[in-house]
Amino acid sequence: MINIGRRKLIAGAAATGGMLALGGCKPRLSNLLTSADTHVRDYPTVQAVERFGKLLEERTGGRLGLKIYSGGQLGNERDTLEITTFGGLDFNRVNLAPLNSIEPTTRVPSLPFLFESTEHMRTSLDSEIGDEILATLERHGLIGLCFYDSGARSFYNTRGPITSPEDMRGLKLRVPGSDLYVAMVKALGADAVPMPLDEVYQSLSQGVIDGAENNWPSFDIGRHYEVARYYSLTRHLLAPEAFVMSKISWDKLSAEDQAVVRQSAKDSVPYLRTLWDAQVEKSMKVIEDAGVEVNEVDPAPFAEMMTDMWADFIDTAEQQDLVDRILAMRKGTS
Ligand code: GTR
Repeated sequence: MINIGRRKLIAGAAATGGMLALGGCKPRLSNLLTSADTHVRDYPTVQAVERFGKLLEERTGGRLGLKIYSGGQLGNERDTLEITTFGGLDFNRVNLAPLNSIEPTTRVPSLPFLFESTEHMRTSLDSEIGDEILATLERHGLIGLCFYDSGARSFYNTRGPITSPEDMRGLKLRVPGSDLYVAMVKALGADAVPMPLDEVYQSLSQGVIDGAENNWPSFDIGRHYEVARYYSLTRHLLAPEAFVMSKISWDKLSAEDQAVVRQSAKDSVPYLRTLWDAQVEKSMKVIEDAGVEVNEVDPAPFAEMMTDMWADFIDTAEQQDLVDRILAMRKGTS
């Protein structure tokens, strides 16, 4: 549920952009469009969307611009996604997890140990496979514009280093609200606790959870490392993020502006990747300098236990075809 303060903010956001402008009988967008992100202003995904906004402004001669509500100020990803679907927000940058229950094809790139490397993830999603997955969002009121990198997710916790799945038994681990993530953690014998990202720091501090899993930048920027002093590099997920537009807003754009939106989103991807790679380096240093115990992990036993659950989440021919094509693009580099 979104609280009253947030509702007011959303109403304000809608009034300045994203809603119908007066005049004429055909609804049209006002020129200041809105977007949400759970991350803070200087996080790579927010910076990439900001770049997208600049391109949009330049390429429409200032007819369209963008205001980003960063730092989760409009609510968690599940809530803001719903708002986007209803047209209260024009754009949103989210992890794939909140889309997993909405659209089955988004479970494909969220499968643990599917991608063997960042390069494999990038080439798969840069191909028509990525476009096909993005296109499936339209049936849910969203226009999938592009994927952004999200690095590798690994487990961190307050108890001790994880070197094998046995070390995970009984640990209470936070996951994003997605059945796939819950199953993934359960497959390793740990207890999964679905919870929004902004509750993780406090829950770790209060011992409500023992740990969580995420990439270097989120572990760093959320300051979770201050409490969870063990980061074990399982790299079980290379799932990307998605940048989406509300279909309601999309339908109000001319075909020409729709093309500009699509192209500008695609053009923000290389920028994101450069920022992302630099941020990972920076976050690794922060975490290592803070004295967090970081350990390498043999992924094989984790992969064995976590890939068994693929079958529970891949139950349509469309999903299976995507999985097969992504697997066919492996080079055997892992
Ligand atoms: C981050 C991702 C966020 C959010 C978060 C989470 O890596 O960038 O969009 O999904 O993970 O774990 O909730």
